[in-house]
Amino acid sequence: MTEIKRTWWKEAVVYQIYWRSFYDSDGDGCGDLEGLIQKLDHIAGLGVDVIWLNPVYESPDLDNGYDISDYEAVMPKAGTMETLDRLLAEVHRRGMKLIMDLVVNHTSDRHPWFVESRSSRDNPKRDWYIWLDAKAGGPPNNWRSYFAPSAWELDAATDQYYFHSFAVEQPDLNWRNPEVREAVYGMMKRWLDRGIDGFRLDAIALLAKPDGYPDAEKPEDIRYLTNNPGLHDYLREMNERVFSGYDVVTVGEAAYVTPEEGLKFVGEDRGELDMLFHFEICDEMPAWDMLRFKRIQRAWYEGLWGKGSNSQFLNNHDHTRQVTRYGNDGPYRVQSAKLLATMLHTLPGIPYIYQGEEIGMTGVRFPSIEDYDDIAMKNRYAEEIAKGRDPAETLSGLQALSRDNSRTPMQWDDSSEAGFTTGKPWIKVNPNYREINVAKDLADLDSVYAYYQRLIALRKENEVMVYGDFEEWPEWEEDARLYVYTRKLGGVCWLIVLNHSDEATDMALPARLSGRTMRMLLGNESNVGVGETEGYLRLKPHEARIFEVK
Ligand code: TEU
Repeated sequence: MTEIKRTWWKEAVVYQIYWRSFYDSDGDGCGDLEGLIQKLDHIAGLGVDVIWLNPVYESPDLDNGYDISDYEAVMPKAGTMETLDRLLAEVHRRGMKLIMDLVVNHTSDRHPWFVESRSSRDNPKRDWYIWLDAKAGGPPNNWRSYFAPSAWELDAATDQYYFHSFAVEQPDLNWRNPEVREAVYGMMKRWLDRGIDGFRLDAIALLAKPDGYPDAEKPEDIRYLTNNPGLHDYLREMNERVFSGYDVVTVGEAAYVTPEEGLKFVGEDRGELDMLFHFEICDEMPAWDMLRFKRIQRAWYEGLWGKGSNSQFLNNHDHTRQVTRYGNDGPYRVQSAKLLATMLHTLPGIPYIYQGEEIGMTGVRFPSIEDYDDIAMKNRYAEEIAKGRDPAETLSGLQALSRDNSRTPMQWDDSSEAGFTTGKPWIKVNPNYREINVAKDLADLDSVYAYYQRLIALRKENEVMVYGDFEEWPEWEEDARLYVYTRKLGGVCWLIVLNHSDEATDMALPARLSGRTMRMLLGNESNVGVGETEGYLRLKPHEARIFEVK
């Protein structure tokens, strides 16, 4: 058995808070930090250990805080630095930790650094960003950005283009410049000295840009923005200069990485980051595909297990709610939400809960583009309409994967606006809030929330869920409905059986189980058909079971 390095964050369950949609304490229609403080017991009641807080820094808020204009101030709609300090104290008082979402690939175009940089070609901060002359009368190359048709924006005042991996209003910092790196490291240390417990590092795979900015063969395939030479030099320096001096956790958001590339970020011998947050599922698997999901899980287990830490999640503030996208948000919504939770919390890796997932909140379909807020979706909609596409078809095509699916307000109860605000919410509440809300779940011992509590408690009591080796049972590797695997640590063996389908399914127990006992530890169906004694399991639609096998 591999020598395991035990750490607090490997044993953690992380709860992600999109604070602007969590709870509004002052009736302005936007969630805030005071509201979050008032609702902390809801989170602590799950038994989670770490809170990931989406960006709260001063920002014009064009990309909901991912366009930072002051790294060391709190945006007024969220609260003040005093509120943030109080939140941190209240989180720690409950035995939890807080990691902050930090965006250092780019700033807002209204950050003073960029205001100075764009003011003149010989401004001392010109080289804090990426400026190039036009080529053939147009942008320096043919690259797209995540949120715009070109990754370059002409600044007429100085007649040069600046680079932006995301929106025009999010210019990329020039990480080649040691002054930029020094400024970022100093800011990071001041946050860590304030007592936060780490960072979720946004778009961290984009820091390095290729020499010469050559044209892309396929501009639409924006992988050229990520994982360029030099990236890991920056991450090693960042760890040496900042993180290595603190007992904190760092999470690298890295798109378009293979397990081999992912290991470079989080290999325990690399001295870079601690935990990977990749998107081979959420970015590249549009709908549920069990066989593809199994292949991805196998590849990442083989690539990282025992060498570096991975995250397990199926939704976040950028991706549609998992029970809608990857489960069943119709007649089997509750069972499906519990099955997906069982899967994420028993697969190898640190499980993340995105706010609302713990009550089985679903995606949404708003009738008009005006109801949507997501800059990525609205920019893409405008691009398509400008090409003459039909508005209704364009909207319909963008709704399923709109980031707003997961950004509708937290559904606290069945009062107006789901108890999220006494004002007009910044984005509409999902109309199903009367059926799906926290109050209803708290009144039901068989609710999704209650199931998450039991699942997390199981993890706290059994380190096999954290450190146990993973192995799929070969009989079901190619089964598109059943997912059957074990986790083993020392003499402990757990068998996890998931029927990810709308049909009841019988699962014959393999001969190697005969003579062994199977004790059910947790399941999402009560009084299930026993079956074990007859050598098979009769699984209901979306049924999940965890057994201890002796
Ligand atoms: O997202 C980065 C991003 O878009 C990609 O890494 C990835 O492909 C994935 O789909 C996003 O989840 C981060 C933030 O999560 C996002 O909300 C911001 O809009 C973006 O960076 C720009 O800061």
